[in-house]
Order: sequence, then structure tokens, then C-alpha cells
Amino acid sequence: MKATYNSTQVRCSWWLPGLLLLILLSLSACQPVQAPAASGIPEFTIVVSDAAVSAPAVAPGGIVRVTVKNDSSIPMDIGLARVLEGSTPEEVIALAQGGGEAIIPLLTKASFLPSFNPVEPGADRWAYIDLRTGVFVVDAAEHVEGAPGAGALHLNATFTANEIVGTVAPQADVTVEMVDFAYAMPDEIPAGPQLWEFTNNGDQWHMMFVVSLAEGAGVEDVMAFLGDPAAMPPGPPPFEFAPDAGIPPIGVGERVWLESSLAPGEYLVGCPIPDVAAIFAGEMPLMHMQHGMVKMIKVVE
Ligand SMILES: [Cu+2]
Repeated sequence: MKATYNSTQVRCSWWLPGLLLLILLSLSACQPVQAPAASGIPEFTIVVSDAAVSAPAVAPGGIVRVTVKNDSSIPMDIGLARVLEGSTPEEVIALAQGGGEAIIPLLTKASFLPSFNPVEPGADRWAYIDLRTGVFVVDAAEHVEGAPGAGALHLNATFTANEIVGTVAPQADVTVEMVDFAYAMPDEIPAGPQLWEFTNNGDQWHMMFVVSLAEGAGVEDVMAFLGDPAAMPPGPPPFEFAPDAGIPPIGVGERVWLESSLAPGEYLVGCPIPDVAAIFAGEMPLMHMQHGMVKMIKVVE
């Protein structure tokens, strides 16, 4: 797969801005909302300092609550990934430092779990994650607006989950099933803090951004903007990101719960990730949104 990617690198270069943009989108997703831990769910904390990431060497497997705490002096982008069968944490760590262009090779070696972009100094963020069992990498780097550059300092930790300990799923308020290429989810969502359960049942990684449309703008305007921002007429973007909503990219088979809060109104949700199957086949990829992974939802009091 990597060889295919290399041979199509030039042809794929046009979608890189879109890919970089989706990382930017992931940065605005999922701001924290405080909530007490549900009972019966094991939990552990990952702490990032200026010099190191500390995580338990062995974490409880199954469904766990993971808290990521930033004890460093700068805002940090902190993400988790599952190391795929046949790959090593060292390979994943090396690729994670490669910036936007290493993302496609990285996808063949790691399955993304939630990332928190950024975690402010002194702050913490959390998610429920179905770790199942496996080997995991934590990656922390100084927060950047937009795509991460190659060569920035990354701090890493590796942990394993050998045994299913967490067998209780938190009670979700909103369930979102992500497939290639659609969201199965309610059309109407209650306003205020809600626990969203995201499951990736597709064959590709997926994400969800949540935006409110500018007056008179439609889904075509959002797709045109994401596809090629430079080709858009001057003026503000045709949409505005909803704070505290959506999910950054997660890998195939992953299941994650995040709490977020939306004000009443109408929102567009969508997945701007390029069609990786097309990339691996050496074809021009469309965004998942262009394949239909986009939807209007209504948030009601
Ligand atoms: Cu998608």
C-alpha cells in the first residue's frame, strides 16, 4: 500500500490542502465539558509535562475513561493511536513526526483514537474509549493552528492493554454510527450537554465536524470551500464551526464517547476526509462528504 501511495504522490498532491484543512477542522472539535466519571468504568490519566509523557505501562482494556492532563507550560496537541497488527510503536512514533505528508503511510500502521487539540497548560480533557486490548501510542506536540509541520518536537509514551477490564458502556444520549459514507444518527438532538457515542463501522477512518451555515449558504458551498478555499470568492467562509462538537478522525472499528454541548439551531455535520481507497487505487479522491457523508441536524430545546 505504501508503494502505491508513493507512485501516486504527485497526482495526490492536489488534495493535500484539503487533508491539511481537515486536520485544522479536527483542531476545533471537542472542547471539554466537565462531567463526573460514570461508576463501574475503569479510568486512568495520561500526564504531559515539558519533558515527557507519562502513562501507565499497562492500562485496563475494554471501555475506559481516559483523562489527558497537560502539566507543561504550553498548549499541547495530544492524541492517542492504536498500533495496528504487524506494526511497531516505533514506526508509528516516527511517522507521527512526519507532518501532513506522513498521514497516509501512518494510516497503514495505526488506528486513530481521540485527539485533543489543544489541551491548554494546566487543563485536562477526557473521553471514554473502547480500548479493547492492544498496544497504544500517545503523541504530544506543541499546539499549532492548522496542519502539524514535520520536524516539530514530539513527546511520546507507549502503553498496552492486555486484559478486558471495562465491560460497562456509558449511557449515551446521542449515538452516531459512521460508515462508508454516511452517518446513521438522529435528525434532532437536544440542546445542552450530551454524551455522544461515535462508532466507526466503515472500512476507512472517519470524523465529524459540526458547523452552522452562513445566511443563504448550502452544503455545496461548504464542500466547495473545503475542496479549494483559494477558489472561493473573497469574504468570510460560508460556515462557522460549532464549539464543543464533533469528533476528530478515528480509525476503523473504534468506539469513542465524548461529551459536547450545542445551542439550539440547525447544523451541518460532515466528514471532509479524502477517500483513502481511491488514493490507494491511484485515483483522484473525493471527500467523504462528496460521497454523501454529510447531514443537516436540528438541535432543539
Ligand atoms: Cu468519513
